[in-house]
Amino acid sequence: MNILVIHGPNLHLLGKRQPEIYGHQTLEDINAALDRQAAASPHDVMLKIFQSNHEGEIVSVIGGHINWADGVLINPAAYTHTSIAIRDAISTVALPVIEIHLSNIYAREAFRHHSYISAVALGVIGGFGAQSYTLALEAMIQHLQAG
Ligand code: CA2
Repeated sequence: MNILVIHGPNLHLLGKRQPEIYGHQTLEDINAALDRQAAASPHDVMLKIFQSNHEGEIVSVIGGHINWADGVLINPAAYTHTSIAIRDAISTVALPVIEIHLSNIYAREAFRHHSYISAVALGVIGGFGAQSYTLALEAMIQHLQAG
């Protein structure tokens, strides 16, 4: 199973700024944990991992993997709350998508309470820090395995 992982804007700063909100793990730490989890899986799990600060690039990465990916894990970061373009890209590829957040967006400012992505996602996992990603990968593997 081929799983595309997308990290949205500013997530390259993880572990380097605002650790009180986003934790001490870097994006490299999270990616390494996902790679280890994929390698340890009894299923044949291939990951491709991207980070981008650009909305159009994220749209292109999603569309460009329509024939490769069986599922997508995405932390759209601030684009969660603004991007109809990323939502439309997800609807168009019609792949199972899990929306991920490090923080619990509902326990934060009101402008973070609405997600344009959730309605087109298979599910949403947030509030568990870096573990949100590993929980999401496990959920996606089980979903694809069951299907
Ligand atoms: O909790 C999450 O994962 C978010 O998607 C993170 C976004 C935020 O806009 C969403 O509301 C919730 C922000 C990502 C910025 O990441 C940083 C990491 C370190 C330092 C500064 C920003």
